[in-house]
Amino acid sequence: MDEQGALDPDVVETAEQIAAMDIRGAATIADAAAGALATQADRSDAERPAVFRAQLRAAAKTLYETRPTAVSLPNALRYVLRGMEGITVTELRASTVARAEEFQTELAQAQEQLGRVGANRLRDGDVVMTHCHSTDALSCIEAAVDAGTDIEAIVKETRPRKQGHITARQLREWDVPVTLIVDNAARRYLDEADHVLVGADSIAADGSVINKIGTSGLAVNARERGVPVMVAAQTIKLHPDTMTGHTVEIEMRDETEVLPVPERADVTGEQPNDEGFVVENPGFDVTPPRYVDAIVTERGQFPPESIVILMRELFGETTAEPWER
Ligand code: RUB
Repeated sequence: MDEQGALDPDVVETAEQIAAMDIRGAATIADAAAGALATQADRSDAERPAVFRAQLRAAAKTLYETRPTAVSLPNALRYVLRGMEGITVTELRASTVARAEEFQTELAQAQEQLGRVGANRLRDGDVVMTHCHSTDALSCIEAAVDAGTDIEAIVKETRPRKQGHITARQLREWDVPVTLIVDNAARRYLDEADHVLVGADSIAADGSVINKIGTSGLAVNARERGVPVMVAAQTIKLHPDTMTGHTVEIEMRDETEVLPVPERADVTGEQPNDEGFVVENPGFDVTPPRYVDAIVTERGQFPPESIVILMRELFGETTAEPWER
């Protein structure tokens, strides 16, 4: 590997963990990516500033290429690289590490703050239906529970990776009564829910919410049943490229997550791809703004159609990726 490409093994490992979903969820991915850039900066053996900068850009690119849908990842990388300032390697190192730590601190604070905003929407005795596992969404329930509000949860299992099980366990740690259901049971149980509460991987300029596959169907059913849909998303989830007409890439994951190899062999007598049927495994879907009642951020709650105002204020029109230079 050439000097400029000298990636710290921790960066490579973090990238592998994000790709394999050992590190997952948009906020957690952003936190890990910022931490990996700090490690790269801290341990870099570069003697020249240009080499140091090239190493940091290479690290950011490696992390960026892991998963395409959660914009918190490029937003985190961009934030840290923009803070890389100084003339000497020592200055560059210090500013990059400090910037990454600042990012991580602000991420945690934003989640707490949005939790307090979201908790204001929850009343004593409310039943909340969740989808997937979102730390932003859970922060709203945690803040409500901390304020003494009695909340119950109906937790969708969320095929194929069953992140709903993580949600269920977390809620039980907070003594929230939990009913775990399979995804297909969601419409039936909406009659018992007062809110649908989900997170987001990206929010587009028109207020569309990109989140775990199944969110859009849940939101449409909730609208039909008159259950309000609340999206908990820190502003790191706002997708600046969508202001200039770009769309959000939906990750297509491996078919073995849907039909593991031995199971498929049982059904068909064949290994995947050896015979007729196609398995598709999109990780995310797009919920149009008309099915969303509120986007809850650390800056307050917004109707989805007005989120672009906050997006412009926070990101301007600049969406260039520093690691492409
Ligand atoms: C996770 C997912 C979560 C969002 C928000 O998908 O869709 O709802 O990332 O999570 P995956 P958070 O499991 O494929 O990463 O609020 O923790 O950022």
